[in-house]
Amino acid sequence: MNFSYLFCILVSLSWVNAATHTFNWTTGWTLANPDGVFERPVISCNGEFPWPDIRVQKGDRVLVYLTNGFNDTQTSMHFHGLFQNGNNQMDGVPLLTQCPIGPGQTFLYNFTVESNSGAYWYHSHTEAQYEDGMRGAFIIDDGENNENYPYEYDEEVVLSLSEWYHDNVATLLPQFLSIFNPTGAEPIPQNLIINDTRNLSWEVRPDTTYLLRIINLGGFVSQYFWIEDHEFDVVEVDGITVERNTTNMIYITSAQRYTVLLHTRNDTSRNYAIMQKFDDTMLDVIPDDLELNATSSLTYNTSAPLAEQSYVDSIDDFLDDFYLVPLSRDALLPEPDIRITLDVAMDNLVTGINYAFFNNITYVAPLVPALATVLSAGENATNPEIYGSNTHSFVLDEDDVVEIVLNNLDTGKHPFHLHGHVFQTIIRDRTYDDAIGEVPVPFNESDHAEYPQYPMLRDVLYVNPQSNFVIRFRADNPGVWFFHCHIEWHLAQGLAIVLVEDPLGIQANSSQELTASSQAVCNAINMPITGNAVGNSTDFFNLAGEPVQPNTIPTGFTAKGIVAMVFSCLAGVLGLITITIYGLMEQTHVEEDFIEDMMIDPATVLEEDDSSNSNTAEKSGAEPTVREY
Ligand SMILES: *[C@@H]1O[C@H](CO)[C@@H](O)[C@H](O)[C@H]1NC(C)=O
Ligand SMILES: *[C@@H]1O[C@H](CO)[C@@H](O)[C@H](O)[C@H]1NC(C)=O
Ligand SMILES: *[C@@H]1O[C@H](CO)[C@@H](O)[C@H](O)[C@H]1NC(C)=O
Ligand SMILES: *[C@@H]1O[C@H](CO)[C@@H](O)[C@H](O)[C@H]1NC(C)=O
Ligand SMILES: *[C@@H]1O[C@H](CO)[C@@H](O)[C@H](O)[C@H]1NC(C)=O
Ligand SMILES: *[C@@H]1O[C@H](CO)[C@@H](O)[C@H](O)[C@H]1NC(C)=O
Ligand SMILES: *[C@@H]1O[C@H](CO)[C@@H](O)[C@H](O)[C@H]1NC(C)=O
Ligand SMILES: *[C@@H]1O[C@H](CO)[C@@H](O)[C@H](O)[C@H]1NC(C)=O
Ligand SMILES: *[C@@H]1O[C@H](CO)[C@@H](O)[C@H](O)[C@H]1NC(C)=O
Ligand SMILES: *[C@@H]1O[C@H](CO)[C@@H](O)[C@H](O)[C@H]1NC(C)=O
Ligand SMILES: *[C@@H]1O[C@H](CO)[C@@H](O)[C@H](O)[C@H]1NC(C)=O
Ligand SMILES: *[C@@H]1O[C@H](CO)[C@@H](O)[C@H](O)[C@H]1NC(C)=O
Ligand SMILES: [Cu+2]
Repeated sequence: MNFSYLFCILVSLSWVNAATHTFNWTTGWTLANPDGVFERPVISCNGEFPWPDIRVQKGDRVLVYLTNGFNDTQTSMHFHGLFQNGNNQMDGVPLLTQCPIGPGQTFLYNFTVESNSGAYWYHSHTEAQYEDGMRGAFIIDDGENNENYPYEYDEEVVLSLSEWYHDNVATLLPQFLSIFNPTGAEPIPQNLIINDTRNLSWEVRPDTTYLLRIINLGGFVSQYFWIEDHEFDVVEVDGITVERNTTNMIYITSAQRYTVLLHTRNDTSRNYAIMQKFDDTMLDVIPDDLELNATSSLTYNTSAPLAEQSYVDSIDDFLDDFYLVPLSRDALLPEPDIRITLDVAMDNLVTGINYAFFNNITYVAPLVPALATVLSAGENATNPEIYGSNTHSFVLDEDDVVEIVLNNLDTGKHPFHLHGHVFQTIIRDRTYDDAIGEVPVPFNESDHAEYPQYPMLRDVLYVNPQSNFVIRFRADNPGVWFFHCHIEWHLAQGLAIVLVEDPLGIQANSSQELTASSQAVCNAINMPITGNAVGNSTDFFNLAGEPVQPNTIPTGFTAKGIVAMVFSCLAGVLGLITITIYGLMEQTHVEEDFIEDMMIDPATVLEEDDSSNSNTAEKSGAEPTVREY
């Protein structure tokens, strides 16, 4: 072989290694029937449904031209789990990292996949749009054909899981955020789907090792997943490769990913069930006709009958992800520089609608993307006030070790997601209920389980009912990052905070400057790209006119009162005419349940006290070792 020929090959190889993948996508509507029982409008990509999977190689550049083809709603695209280092404006969160994309407008998402590999996904970050189908898998190979992957396998297969509704978000969301739904009962899905269908038959070869990438693209319920008479080895979680752990069941919340090695049997005489099961504890009501278990087929033999439902004795024997060990064996981060303690609660405000709160604050978006505020505020970017009081923003210093202590005062489970990072999972406490004693149980710094030596790293972690978790990460990725519940309904209820990480570091990096496309999308909807949360660039501390949450319920007129009022009205209405409000109608003891719900933690009934609305913790006297918020 001649030398220049070899040189040519090498050059073209390096080109191959840093390929650019261009996607030109326009949103729209089409009809689809994923669960096989009901055709409904879904969000399409260039007229098609489902949205395509993206597969790239680590180091590649991705260009997504996303055109808003809707005539009346805005849109956006988030690439879940990607760090977007030095590239915060590609994170796709409207009013934090970009302006919402208005009808007819195109936003260019332009980034290289620098430091992530494994199973990810993408979805709209606008108003629960991904529950209408605007989502897909995003797989990143480590090396050509994933050759650097630390585990051997024969074939790779993606398997997406989700819940499915027959109604559109445009119908569900206003019903959910309504005075007629004072307890915040989430819409009940009609089915579980797999790969955007049901009754899937996955034809496998015997004696073969599959790298199975299981991705929950759903926006609400967690699912149990198992395969009849088959064990599998979990090897990657949320893009983090881990020490092999053998199990026969996983529990996967909205937005989580589990990659497992499945070795098929030699005997091809029959087929085996692939099972998905609702975590029905997350459903406020369980309609009689809701199929809680969905059966698909691991098909060895197409002449034999497809698999029938498989049963397990206990649903509690799933793999506990908390005990997984990343292959990287990163040591536990040291004591934090900053600790943010967040109490989660759900409650009503004076509108009668049920909201979700971190420390009594329900997230309300600013009028100007927070990233634009960072970029235009100069030295004042380090002051959390300029991002607005109701965005619940915290400023992190460069390389801070950040600890988030999350106390769940609510009786539900919540999967929390941090943008821009994976975090170490230090504590996840068990479920608490009244039978055990006083509830809820917040994290107790002087009495807790031992921290793991090599904590698990991931980007979505659930907290148990009335329980707590503790996570840590290092603030080494300058950007404005959202931390929120990944249940879309709860995000719509305001369960989010904003972390403004190393704002001066953002300003110092020219690649963070708003691209022409970013600016054009702002201009198209007349949104300012400078100034504080209300777009004031004359005085960054003048927040006059900032959007804030509704008032708390006045003293003497309790949440219970509102519930009672709604019910007397509702009873009147029901006497005259039959209306169907999901979640209310199926319940037999509606009123009792609601009152009971309301009484669970009367302490969370909000009072007119806004003193907690300031995140500017003053450092008192002697420099504390940990900045507590
Ligand atoms: C994307 O597709 C549209 C419609 O086909 C076309 O007008 C536009 O030029 C394309 N944009 C790019 C960047 O390819
Ligand atoms: C799955 O099977 C059910 C019957 O059990 C059927 O009603 C439904 O249409 C099927 N769905 C698909 C997508 O095949
Ligand atoms: C906007 O699009 C929706 C859904 O495709 C359609 O029903 C509606 O008529 C459109 N409205 C206008 C003003 O074009
Ligand atoms: C994408 O970003 C890179 C790096 O900033 C830039 O060089 C390139 O021109 C951009 N691509 C497009 C199509 O704008
Ligand atoms: C699931 O769908 C993906 C495309 O999204 C496809 O690549 C994969 O093979 C499907 N998996 C199975 C088991 O059919
Ligand atoms: C399956 O068959 C292969 C050869 O075809 C053999 O090497 C292997 O041991 C068999 N596995 C089992 C579990 O019997
Ligand atoms: C596949 O199933 C059919 C029908 O049950 C059976 O006759 C056949 O022997 C099976 N094939 C193998 C390879 O086990
Ligand atoms: C659903 O699966 C669980 C666990 O296997 C089982 O106990 C339950 O009976 C199943 N429900 C139905 C309706 O099949
Ligand atoms: C596997 O998971 C179990 C708990 O589910 C845990 O006890 C064990 O330490 C884990 N082993 C490895 C190697 O991760
Ligand atoms: C939330 O409000 C309640 C009632 O005013 C108060 O007791 C509690 O301390 C507040 N919680 C936080 C974290 O600010
Ligand atoms: C920061 O705020 C102070 C106080 O309002 C103001 O004097 C100063 O000019 C501001 N700096 C910038 C860069 O806007
Ligand atoms: C911005 O703040 C200045 C100084 O407080 C004030 O005079 C001005 O009216 C504000 N601008 C807007 C648009 O609110
Ligand atoms: Cu939640």
